[in-house]
Amino acid sequence: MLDGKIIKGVGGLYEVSTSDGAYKCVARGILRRRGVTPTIGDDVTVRPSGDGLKEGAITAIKPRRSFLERPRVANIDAALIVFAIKNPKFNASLLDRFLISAAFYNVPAIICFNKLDLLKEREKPAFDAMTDIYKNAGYRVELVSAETGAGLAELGAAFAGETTVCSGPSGVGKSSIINALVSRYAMETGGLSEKIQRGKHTTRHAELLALDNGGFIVDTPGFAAIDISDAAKKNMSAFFPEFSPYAGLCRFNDCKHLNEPDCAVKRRVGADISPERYDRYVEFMTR
Ligand SMILES: Nc1nc2c(ncn2[C@@H]2O[C@H](COP(=O)(O)OP(=O)(O)O)[C@@H](O)[C@H]2O)c(=O)[nH]1
Ligand SMILES: [Mg+2]
Ligand SMILES: [Zn+2]
Repeated sequence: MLDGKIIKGVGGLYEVSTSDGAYKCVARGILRRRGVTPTIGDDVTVRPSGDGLKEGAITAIKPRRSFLERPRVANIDAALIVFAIKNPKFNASLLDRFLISAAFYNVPAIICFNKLDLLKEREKPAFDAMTDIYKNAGYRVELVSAETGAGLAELGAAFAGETTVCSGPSGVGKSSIINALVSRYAMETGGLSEKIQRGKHTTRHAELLALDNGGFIVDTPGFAAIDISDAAKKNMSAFFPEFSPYAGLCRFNDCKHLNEPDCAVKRRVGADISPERYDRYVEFMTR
């Protein structure tokens, strides 16, 4: 028996990364009969077929630590939420939606601003003020350029031994960052036209790509919009980490931090809670 991780799954055939290399596996009937569908990211037990062909059967799936629906990936440790500094224009409301969505699924988020090479000197103060809002709120913020390679080594080090899902709007450079971090990926997509590459990356079959440091990363197609579910709305203040020191200090236990009197969160707006972030909280809560 071998322990491994499913890195690819198409049409009932799974590729499992093990200490003995990649195995092509089918799922044992008992899993199917129990209604368990193996998914990428699953930690599994493989019974090798024994003929030396690196084929086998998945006989067990370990309990999942986390599970994302879109893309379907199990055992995600972190979400890398990529936005471009410009081109496409930065949209803070959309970033906040991605952050809320990651928190809703219990996945720690790392914010990554790409296209650092496009940032002009005179634009730097405003950009730094914006990133400070997120840093002060408690987020880890990484600045990179997939084009020049700036910041990529530090970014890669952040994922050592972890499984990270890379998300964000389309055109921000997610695939470019992954290309720079994963050499095999670059080989697979190199030489293809942008259009074909896009088609390839937006297939329904997400894939875990192995990083040199033992981590894995999953590319995703960009989302133009991301809806905040009603379930997330019920618990919205929990998804604004900068509110959490004050959320229990309001006069009302069920304070929504909107128009209630003696709201400890509202009292901090303009102090350690950014007015812009608070305004977007109100917008998400009241829309
Ligand atoms: N100037 C600049 N362009 C970049 C950078 N990273 C990616 N791009 C370009 O941005 C476009 C979108 O990149 P892509 O990786 O496909 O974005 P994705 O849709 O998020 O996967 C491509 O034309 C890239 O060449 C960067 O760091 N700087
Ligand atoms: Mg892409
Ligand atoms: Zn309150």
